[in-house]
Amino acid sequence: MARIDSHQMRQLLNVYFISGSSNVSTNLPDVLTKAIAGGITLFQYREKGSDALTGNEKLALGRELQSICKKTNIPFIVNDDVELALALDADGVHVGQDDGEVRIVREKIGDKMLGVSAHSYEEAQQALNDGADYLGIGPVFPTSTKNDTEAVCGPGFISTLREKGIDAPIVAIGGINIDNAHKVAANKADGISVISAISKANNPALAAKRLATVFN
Ligand code: 3NM
Repeated sequence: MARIDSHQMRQLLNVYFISGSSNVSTNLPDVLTKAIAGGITLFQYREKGSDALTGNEKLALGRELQSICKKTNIPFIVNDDVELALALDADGVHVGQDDGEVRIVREKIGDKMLGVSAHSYEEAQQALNDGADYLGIGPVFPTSTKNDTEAVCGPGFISTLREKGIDAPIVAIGGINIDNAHKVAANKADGISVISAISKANNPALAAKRLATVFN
């Protein structure tokens, strides 16, 4: 297998749903099934927070979510936990700036997809040099889902990165919903990543379907 090409990566980023068990008020496998029915293009398993699952429970839920993704050909990405990604043979890993050297993660995962969160031109360039397939840029809007984010950068920061020559696949994150997602598209991102806009929606399928119109 070879590294994913950037054209395919851009398409997968269009509607990127991220969730762990604590982001839903019901049942994550059920929410994921509905989100896929609505048209998400990529899923990230992000088990975080004080009540996050660990050990065998985390592994078991990961396996269940991955099998839902496999049935529908939606790639399955694991947040931070490289060992879990390898144990499950996930399609990829997403890491932040504090999750270890990107270069070392790339060595461990071979050709799997690798996403890296970046908050400046320098971090973006470094991540790409070290083997990232895509960049996560945020928070583009205020979010209450993650409380240790960097300062809000605004969607215009993505245009700034483009002007500085960053041509790689970019997904925006942080406080994105159906009312502001068009601002992300207008600033030359390849897609939107959301937690609460889908995980907390009364109708996750409809929420995903509406978000999917933004990049079509
Ligand atoms: N990372 P919501 S913001 C997981 O800025 C995450 O890197 C961010 O959740 C970053 O879509 C964020 O509910 C939370 O705002 C996104």
